[in-house]
Amino acid sequence: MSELRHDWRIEEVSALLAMPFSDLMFHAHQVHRENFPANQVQISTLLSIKTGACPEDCGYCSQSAKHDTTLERERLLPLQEVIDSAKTARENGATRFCMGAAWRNPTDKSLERVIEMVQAVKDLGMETCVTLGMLTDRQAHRLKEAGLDYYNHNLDTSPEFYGNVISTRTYQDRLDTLDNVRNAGINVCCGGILGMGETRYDRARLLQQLANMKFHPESVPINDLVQIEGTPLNGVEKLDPFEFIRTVAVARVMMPKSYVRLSAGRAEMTDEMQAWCFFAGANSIFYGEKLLTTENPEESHDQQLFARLGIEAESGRVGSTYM
Ligand code: SAM
Ligand code: DTB
Ligand code: SF4
Repeated sequence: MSELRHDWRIEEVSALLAMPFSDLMFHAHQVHRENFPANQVQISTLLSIKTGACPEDCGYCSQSAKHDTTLERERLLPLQEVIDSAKTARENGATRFCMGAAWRNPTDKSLERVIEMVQAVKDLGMETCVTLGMLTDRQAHRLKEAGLDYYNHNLDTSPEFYGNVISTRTYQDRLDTLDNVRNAGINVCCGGILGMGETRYDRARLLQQLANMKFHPESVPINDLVQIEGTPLNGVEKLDPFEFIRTVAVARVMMPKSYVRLSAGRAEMTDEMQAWCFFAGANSIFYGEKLLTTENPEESHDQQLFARLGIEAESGRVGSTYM
């Protein structure tokens, strides 16, 4: 069995990323099989509970008030709408429901409204995840008390490249929020975005940051940039798909017991690319026609893809099809 390491040197990570493709795939797949059922993928569904008008300036994001995108802003959704969406997600086979809000951080008042949502979704028998921006230590404890299972907060990229993407919050702010979440005893969901114009070194540094945390994040979302008109990162050169697959594989090798989620960007990936990602160790996806504000593959397409690849959803079913 592979042991958990938290002392990766950058040269080691770079060497993994540079392995011949087949050697890397073989290695990552072996690590995957030692730690997880080889053909099972966990299903999460996303809902944007508060959309747009965000004060942050993340260069990739449709929801920043600082970019001129066509997105319509929305207020915090009513509780019943959230419950209805979660029920549909559950009927479609999702075991986790993730709620995202376009905030720099939640106010204590809005946090209480999110807590009502968390409790209602838990009552449906689903795991809960929220992503609300920066959290104080007290707010993290409050979410833990309320029974939250996961908090998503991404490092997004390397410490060195970070300043090219975001100026309104620092890398250290993110690390502090992640510490608050971890210390409160909530599972950590933390990953990044590839294809923002970063180098392979930056991807190695991101993975090093994630794996050298005191505990590996339980869930590691790897997003492929979804380019959005009106954002600063619209038009950057697309990442070579093999490079994306390599990064997934190295995440699997470095964090053998974490769920590696093939996150944003699947709508623009070929089925073959996704199959390679699963082979390389990705074992979670977002399922459902929408991510937060952008398109995700059609549910019927994912059902067919799972059937063609012999993959089963961790809950045992996807949509109406038991597999
Ligand atoms: N506002 C909160 C925050 O940023 O902390 C939570 C929601 S935010 C949309 C969650 C994550 O989605 C970001 O950290 C980023 O990694 C990812 N994301 C946002 N827009 C994306 C895009 N266009 N392409 C790929 N990933 C994206
Ligand atoms: C994550 O790493 N990816 C998800 C989730 N965490 C919250 C968000 C993807 C957003 C993609 C762009 C959009 O739909 O707005
Ligand atoms: Fe706001 Fe989150 Fe988008 Fe950044 S990623 S602009 S914090 S919603």
